[in-house]
Amino acid sequence: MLGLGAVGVAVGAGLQEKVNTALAPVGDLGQVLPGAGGFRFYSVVDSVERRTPQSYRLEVGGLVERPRAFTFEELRQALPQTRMTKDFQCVTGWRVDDVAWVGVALPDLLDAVGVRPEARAVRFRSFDGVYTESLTLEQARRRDVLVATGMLGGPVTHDHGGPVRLYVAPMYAYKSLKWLGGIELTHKVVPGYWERRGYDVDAWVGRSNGRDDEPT
Ligand SMILES: Nc1nc2c(c(=O)[nH]1)N[C@H]1C(S)=C(S)[C@@H](COP(=O)(O)O)O[C@H]1N2
Ligand SMILES: [Mo]
Repeated sequence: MLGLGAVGVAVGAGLQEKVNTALAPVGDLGQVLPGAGGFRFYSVVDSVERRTPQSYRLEVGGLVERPRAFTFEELRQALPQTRMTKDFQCVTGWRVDDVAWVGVALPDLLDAVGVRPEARAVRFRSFDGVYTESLTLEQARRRDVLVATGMLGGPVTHDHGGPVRLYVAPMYAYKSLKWLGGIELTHKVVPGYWERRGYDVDAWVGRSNGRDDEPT
């Protein structure tokens, strides 16, 4: 018990440290910028190319019936739109309450491409070239998992991972991959960036290896 706790603390400190130092700048000013309303901007790489709604494509493939790319317009107009207002909680302890989100519920996107019967998991790739995430297919079929095209009443800004990011409402924010470039249906879960560094793959808020208490 003691040993496990110590490992948990060490891993937690790892993320915090990386955030404070190497994780730094995605802002134009070349420094860590505090976000509006309690957000902090996180990136594991120094800079990320900007994609506009015009140049943006979301590739969806792997174990699907109809692999294809979606334009921003298709995600914003053609597919059914889901809105929700929910908290955003980083595993290091900060939380932003009542954030407005809009986008395509992941199950609606999965229906649009047709999931093949042998698929069991979903993998997400960031166009930052480094960050990945994944969910079990069961988790991915929740209606509170969003391919988000808007947050905070406007578009998803570049610093928040726009034009399109993932938002996994019931889990810690490291699941909410920024700069979403690709979605792949797979046979099994492939641990993501922070999960290869000790964080839980099942990152349920309050039930995972975070340092915070259950939000009230
Ligand atoms: N591509 C990418 N997505 C990411 C991260 C990252 O470093 N790169 N950090 C994660 C973590 S730990 C948090 S807390 C949130 C931060 O989102 P924000 O920068 O919009 O506040 O993004 C998550 N998604
Ligand atoms: Mo985080």
